[in-house]
Amino acid sequence: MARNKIALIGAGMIGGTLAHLAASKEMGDVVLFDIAEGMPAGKALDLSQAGPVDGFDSNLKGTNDYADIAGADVIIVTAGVPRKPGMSRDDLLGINLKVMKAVGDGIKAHAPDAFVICITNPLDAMVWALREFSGLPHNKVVGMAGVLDSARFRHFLAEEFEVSVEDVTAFVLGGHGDTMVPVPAYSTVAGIPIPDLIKMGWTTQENIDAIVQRTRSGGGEIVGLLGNGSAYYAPATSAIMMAESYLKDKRRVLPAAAHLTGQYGVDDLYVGVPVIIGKDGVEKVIEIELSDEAQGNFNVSVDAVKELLEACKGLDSSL
Ligand code: TXD
Repeated sequence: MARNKIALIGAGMIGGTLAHLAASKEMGDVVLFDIAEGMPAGKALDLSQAGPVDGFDSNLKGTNDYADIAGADVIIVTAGVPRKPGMSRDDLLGINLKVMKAVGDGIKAHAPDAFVICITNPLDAMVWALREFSGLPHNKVVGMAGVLDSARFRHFLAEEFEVSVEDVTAFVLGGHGDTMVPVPAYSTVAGIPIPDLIKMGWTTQENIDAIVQRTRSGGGEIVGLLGNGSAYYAPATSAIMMAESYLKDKRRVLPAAAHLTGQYGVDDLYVGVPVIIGKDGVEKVIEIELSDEAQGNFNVSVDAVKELLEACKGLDSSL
């Protein structure tokens, strides 16, 4: 039986971590693509030399040629540039939009049957644009943010309750950014919703409000601490979980930026919602009933994503 093939477009901090995780879990053979010369081949060689020690047999290849992603089962996209001092949001949007065009063209030409997970920021706009440029079906292109955002929420909740992270579930909706919507009513410790835990005296509303706020600015907190670059271990781990759900047809229920066609009152937009990921990609968008407050916050988040999309359409007339 042929091994799965995982192509990583962008071999930077997240791309390299993805390659390490995919190889050490023996998810398949790994191709690291980047426009930087030498670097992807260097990372592939370094990781290959971890194989004999760790005992994994994945083949790893670094490349600057899209032809090498041919036949990929999963593609994870982190290509792009981060925002630098003096650069406006529109400058960043313009640059990464061009990157998505190049990546979309490469996928369309060489791996049109892949399941594509986009990580590049601004996430909800970039995944929408990547889908447009690649021409792949909407169920085969998804954005990673919700698994990470809810992992951050879970970590903070587990600390607050002094219980294992394994017993904490958390629910986050909306766009990836300051307007994301953590939903405490659907977040639990071993099935007990947070509002009940407040009633039980395990925590206070004020503490939960502070945790919600810390989750919303979770990415920024790490950017501030690192001083150079953004989070990469948890983002990579989160995307790998999505890839595994697809490759193993696990049908996991995960929050992801998925294409909405009327659900939650939203049409033709990628926004974070709970979905089922299985062998056909995004097999179902789960539409839950939201409280008026959560729906209101969700609408604010959707408006922020819409604004970004309008800016993208202004920058590229083919969209
Ligand atoms: O939750 C989420 N979605 C995120 C998103 C969480 C954390 C970080 N998030 C975003 O992921 C971040 O804002 C960036 O847009 C991406 C990738 O983050 P990473 O930390 O891996 O960035 P790097 O180290 O700068 O890597 C980007 C690589 C780098 O090696 C460039 O040479 C390459 O992208 N690059 C390209 N590769 C292929 N093709 C093109 N055109 C290209 N342009 C740059």
